Amino acid sequence: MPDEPDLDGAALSLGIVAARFNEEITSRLLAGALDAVKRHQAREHAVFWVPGSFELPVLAKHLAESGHYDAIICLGAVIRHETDHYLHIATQAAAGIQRVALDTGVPCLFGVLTCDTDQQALARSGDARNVGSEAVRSAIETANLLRSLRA
Ligand code: INI
Repeated sequence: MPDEPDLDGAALSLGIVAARFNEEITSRLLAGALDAVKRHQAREHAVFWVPGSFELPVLAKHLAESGHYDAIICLGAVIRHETDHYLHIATQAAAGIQRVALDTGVPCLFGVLTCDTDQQALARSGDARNVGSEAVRSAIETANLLRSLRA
């Protein structure tokens, strides 16, 4: 049986970076994230906005290197349009966010939707399912695990 996840945020400072592109979706992801921050009683949190998902990694890197945050939650919505532009954004956002996590040792969570349609994005950013709140829970679990292993 796997361990029960430690979702107590009381010791943690969380950085949240949200992309303004597709803001009608990312504001829903942010609402879900902030709800989870409150429910799991994170010690503190701060929210930063960037223009689009492509810019999430550079902000995540800055926050991770500041030494102030136990985890960084990146929120974005990449939705397919006529060209393959979205593919480059989604691929680079994912790779960049993971690279920051591996380079700094600060967990950087991928709360970025990559969808074919607006309907799919709405379904993953609502009350029934919200990738923003899922990312915060994963951030808390991972940061707590790292803290316990370092102690
Ligand atoms: N940014 C997104 O967050 N989602 C998208 O779907 C998107 N599309 O499709 O273009 C998008 N583009 C903007 C991009 O993230 C950068 O802000 C822009 O390219 C400037 O670097």
